[in-house]
Amino acid sequence: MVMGRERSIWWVAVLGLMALVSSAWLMSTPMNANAHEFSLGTLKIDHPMARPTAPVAKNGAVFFTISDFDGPGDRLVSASTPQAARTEIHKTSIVNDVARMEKVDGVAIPAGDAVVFEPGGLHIMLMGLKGQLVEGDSFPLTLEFENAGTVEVDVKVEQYHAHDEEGDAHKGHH
Ligand SMILES: [Cu+2]
Repeated sequence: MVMGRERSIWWVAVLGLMALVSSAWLMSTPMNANAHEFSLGTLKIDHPMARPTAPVAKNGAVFFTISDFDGPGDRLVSASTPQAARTEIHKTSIVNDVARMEKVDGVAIPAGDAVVFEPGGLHIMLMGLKGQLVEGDSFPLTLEFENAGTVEVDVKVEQYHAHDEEGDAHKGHH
């Protein structure tokens, strides 16, 4: 009698744990499957983000990774957002030890490969911000590709977890 009761309590505990684990798994699977990733055909745009800006800042920058691992490749030709008066594709490069940005007409996404937009390199430049970029907020950004067409992604405003050269480059350039 005592043994039986202990056993059944044990089983309730085991079943409860299993239910907990499986529900956690069920909940986490769809979230991980679109862990802030957007797709357009075979193109994937992973984790679009922008750093918070100061209240008076006129410009901001968006970073992400675009890949076409299973596709024929494409070309990013433009970006636009209601968050800024003008949006350009920029590339930062070091010339004579000075970081400078220049506008590029497009960025090739090679077949079976990925292109990283990151501080100190490629970025989407937001010029004439319509409002301060506040950590925790997000805003829409439309990306246009030569062949695949357009896709709207959601840009999260958050700290960039890497080196921070781009901020200085922006100050110097604009
Ligand atoms: Cu720029």
